[in-house]
Amino acid sequence: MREIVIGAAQMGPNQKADSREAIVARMLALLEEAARAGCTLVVYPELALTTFFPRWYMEDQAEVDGWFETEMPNAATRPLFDRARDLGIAISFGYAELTPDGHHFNTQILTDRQANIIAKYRKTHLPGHSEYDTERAFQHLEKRYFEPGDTGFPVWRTQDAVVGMMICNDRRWPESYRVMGLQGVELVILGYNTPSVNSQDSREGEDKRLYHSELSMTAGAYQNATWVVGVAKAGDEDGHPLMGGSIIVDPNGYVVERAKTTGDELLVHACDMDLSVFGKETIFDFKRHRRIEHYGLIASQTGVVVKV
Ligand code: CDV
Repeated sequence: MREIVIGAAQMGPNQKADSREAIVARMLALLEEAARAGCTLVVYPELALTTFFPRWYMEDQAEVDGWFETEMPNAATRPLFDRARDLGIAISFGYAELTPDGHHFNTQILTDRQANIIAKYRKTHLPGHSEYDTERAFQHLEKRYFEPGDTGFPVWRTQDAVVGMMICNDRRWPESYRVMGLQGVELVILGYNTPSVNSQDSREGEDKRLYHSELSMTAGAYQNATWVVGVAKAGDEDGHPLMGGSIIVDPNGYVVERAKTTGDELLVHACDMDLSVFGKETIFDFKRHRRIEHYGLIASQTGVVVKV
């Protein structure tokens, strides 16, 4: 048995006015709870250190850059890294990254149990739009503030497991899981910020949003025989509701832990990485069963082309 006790640290809302320090204090409280529960890995949401600022239209680049981190760890997050090192708990969280050469990414990092950053992933699938959209009930300006990630979907070996990351919208795309599946992924960790209502269709509310989120993660888990840990930032943020629905999914696609609230809440599960072996050696033994001669369009064409 290769067991990792994982804490999915769902976070309640971060208001615009909240300081990084106040938010990190809440992350620390979740970390302490995770330590008491025996976790060796704690996963926090996408853009964990700030409000989900892409809902706000900004023209002043200095204002935009105020939501980004230029180094990690930094003064605000160092207490989290220090405490994680003391407790021997690996952490993973999302933040807006501004690189030394001026690139803007929606990023997630993963540490080892000594708080060294061992992995960095930059979000591939950026939803939304880049200009103010008068047709929407609220804005989703990820395409304005971020560049598409340049990392692809690598995996890393840590805690005796093959681990990969994705961020929010990536979880809806089977390609994200499969590229990692082809590298033997056993654990996918991801954070998200998903509005409770569709900005382009007010009839699409929380029930359907939660269903699609869970459907995506359970399918990704099953079809690649991997654990998936999906962690929300939830609740009323700046007057805009974000859905919760954090889950831990086993390699059979079963939800084994589920958030009950839309606030700060820790889900804990002892995840046996060996549970992914059976699926990988049988129905999803890619080497024996995949027919790549028929999959070319997936990697050569982006949009739909109807030829009939
Ligand atoms: N942060 C996100 O990527 N949110 C998207 C919303 C806009 C649909 C998501 O896929 O949850």
